Amino acid sequence: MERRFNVAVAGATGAVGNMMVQVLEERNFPVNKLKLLASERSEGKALQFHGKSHRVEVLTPESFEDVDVALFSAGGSVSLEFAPAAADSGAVVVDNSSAFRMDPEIPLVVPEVNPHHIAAYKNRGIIANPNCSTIQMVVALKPIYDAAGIERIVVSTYQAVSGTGKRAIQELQDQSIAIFNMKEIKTDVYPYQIAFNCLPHIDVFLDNGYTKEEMKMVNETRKIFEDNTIRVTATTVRVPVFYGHSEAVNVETKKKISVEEVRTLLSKAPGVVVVDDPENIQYPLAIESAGRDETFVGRIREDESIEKGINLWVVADNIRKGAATNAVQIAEILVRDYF
Ligand code: NAP
Ligand code: 3JM
Repeated sequence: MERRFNVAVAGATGAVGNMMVQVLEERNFPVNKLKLLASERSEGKALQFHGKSHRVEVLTPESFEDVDVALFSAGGSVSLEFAPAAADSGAVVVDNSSAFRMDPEIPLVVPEVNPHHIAAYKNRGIIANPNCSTIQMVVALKPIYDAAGIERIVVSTYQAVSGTGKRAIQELQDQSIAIFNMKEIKTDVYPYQIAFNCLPHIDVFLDNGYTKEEMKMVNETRKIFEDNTIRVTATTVRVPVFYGHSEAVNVETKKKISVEEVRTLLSKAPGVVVVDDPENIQYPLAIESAGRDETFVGRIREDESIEKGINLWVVADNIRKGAATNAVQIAEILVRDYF
């Protein structure tokens, strides 16, 4: 009989956690017992899994006795506090927060790019899931990296509000309705109105003038490719889109690579769908990525301003491939190859 595993989802009532439960069900992850964990605010709530109602419990350090795999998406401070306790109880943690991503002992994994790094879960019992914007970019760049090497990446993002969580989804909805009804607009989650606006500000500002989200893209990309020589610069922007992050990616390669070669490589790459037919007005769209697990790539062009440059438009569902699906894919490899 197939082995089944006890799985915990910490942050199960959130935008990402909820999707983790859905993705575990969709992909038929071999779950024995499912444990749903959140804060006291969610006590008494229940979620459906394979047609059965599962009650949400309050997360405590004792929640992980008996748990084989713990998927965390309850924020960095919750991960810092509870993930080591979960690992000490014998669970392997797949953590969605930024808390452990740059720890040299902790693997940072995108299954299409560096699945072999999962083996290092043995160091601390924790595997980190990268930031949503990093995940979709490295999925699209992996074939180019392997074929031509990468010298430098210049990326600008157009990120959906769902990346901030369930309260931000509500805020965009409420502000949009208020505008159409000529009512006063309330801002709570974001510092400024997000409806019909763009905010060049994701996560906190750092001393170098970049945001933490921008530096996540720089540092995580280098760690995933195991290549600190890649130069990366990012501008991350919140846009009034519900689901699906879009990115304009400019990549300077080490060797010359043609647009045709890039298109051929990407059309064979795991997890990638090329949507690139300007004649028929076909290119990736955030609203079409929503609900899908693939990374969509289009607008593939030569950067005519430099010798060896390519421009891409890269789109994925930030809650699925950017978070929940990537975490469940990691867990699938973990239990298949290491348990
Ligand atoms: P969200 O919709 O606001 O949900 C937050 C979840 O965390 C809820 O289930 C909440 O429970 C729970 N939680 C908060 N504080 C807690 C506490 N003290 N103890 C136990 N549970 C607590 O946020 P989200 O969008 O799902 O994101 C959650 C986290 O996932 C983020 O903070 C981030 O670290 C990570 N994330 C990662 C990516 C990625 O790119 N990989 C993308 C998005 C998010 P209640 O409902 O009870 O409040
Ligand atoms: C995406 O610690 C927190 O409050 C969570 C902040 C957060 C993160 C993060 O830094 O873990 C919100 C949304 C992320 C992320 O994926 O990096």
